[in-house]
Amino acid sequence: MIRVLIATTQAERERFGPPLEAALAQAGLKAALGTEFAPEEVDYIVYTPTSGLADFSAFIQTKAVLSLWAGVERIVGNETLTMPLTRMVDPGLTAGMVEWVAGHVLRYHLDTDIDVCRSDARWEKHLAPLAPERSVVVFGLGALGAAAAQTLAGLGFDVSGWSRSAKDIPGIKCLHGDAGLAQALSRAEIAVLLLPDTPDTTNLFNAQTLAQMPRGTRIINPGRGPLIDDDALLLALAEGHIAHATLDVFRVEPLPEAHPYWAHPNVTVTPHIAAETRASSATWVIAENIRRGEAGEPFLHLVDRTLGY
Ligand code: NDP
Ligand code: OXD
Repeated sequence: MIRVLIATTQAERERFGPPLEAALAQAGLKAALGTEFAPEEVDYIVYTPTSGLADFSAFIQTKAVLSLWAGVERIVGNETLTMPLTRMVDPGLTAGMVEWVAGHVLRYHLDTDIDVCRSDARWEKHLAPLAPERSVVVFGLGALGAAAAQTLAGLGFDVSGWSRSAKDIPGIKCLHGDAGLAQALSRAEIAVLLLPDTPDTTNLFNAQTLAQMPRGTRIINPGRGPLIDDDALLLALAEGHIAHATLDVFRVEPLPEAHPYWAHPNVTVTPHIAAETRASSATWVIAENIRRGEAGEPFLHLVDRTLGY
């Protein structure tokens, strides 16, 4: 019997437990899901950071920690975690992120807020350029960024992407590393941030880099809060250099009530809802990784502990 510890909140257990049991049975695995196993008996840990589990040292036989979240910054540096760590790459999560990003890019591109937020009787027309005349840059070309970039290119946008390593994605102008950053920044009429939170990406969007973006840039951040130096962004918004920002993720979540982003006329705050891990598809990914672990095959979506994602 394979023992799978569900280290999540109660609500997450209710959402993921039954479909995970079904996916494991479908994969032909005899597994017991639970929360009360003796640590030394646990074969796999299905994990979310909201569980509060922080000390993995007693899990001496555990073959892998399988994160239900895509972002692993809260666990990747945990020194008690010595077994393999996988992150979530879920078709449902990806589809949700693509929809959220495409929605906000179109909103900025079409200046939809002008009409939606109009409060007086002004018959004033505004004409958006067509998508090929709009340069969108997606920072981060991983599971989520590449999918979002390809959908935006499919809508006709002039799409560039920036990543750590070189990429070749049809329809996307791929830039990478320090050498490609200045060009990526200078092209970003609309910037989408889909980078992980690592020591290399913290405050990547700071006074110097924001200044390299075209005047009037709009920023969409569903990646992680620490990617942006908040004081630098507030200053760039005040100066009008950055025209607007839609922020889904923050250094502190929930975003504190007194934070200037809430009341800022040129900031839209969304409460970390860009994309959710979907139980119906993500549980298949977890079951496949447990099957692989039992078969001695390499795990999918292994986190590189040195790079931090
Ligand atoms: P991936 O690991 O698949 O992709 C990360 C991308 O970032 C890769 O293209 C990687 O480059 C690039 N990258 C990492 N470090 C650097 C660097 N120093 N310089 C340049 N590029 C870098 O992650 P996902 O696409 O699955 O997810 C991205 C992030 O989205 C998650 O880490 C999480 O923070 C966030 N997220 C937010 C959600 C929300 O609801 N708001 C939901 C889910 C995820 P390379 O390809 O060369 O490795
Ligand atoms: C994730 C998230 O990382 O929801 O999966 O932010």
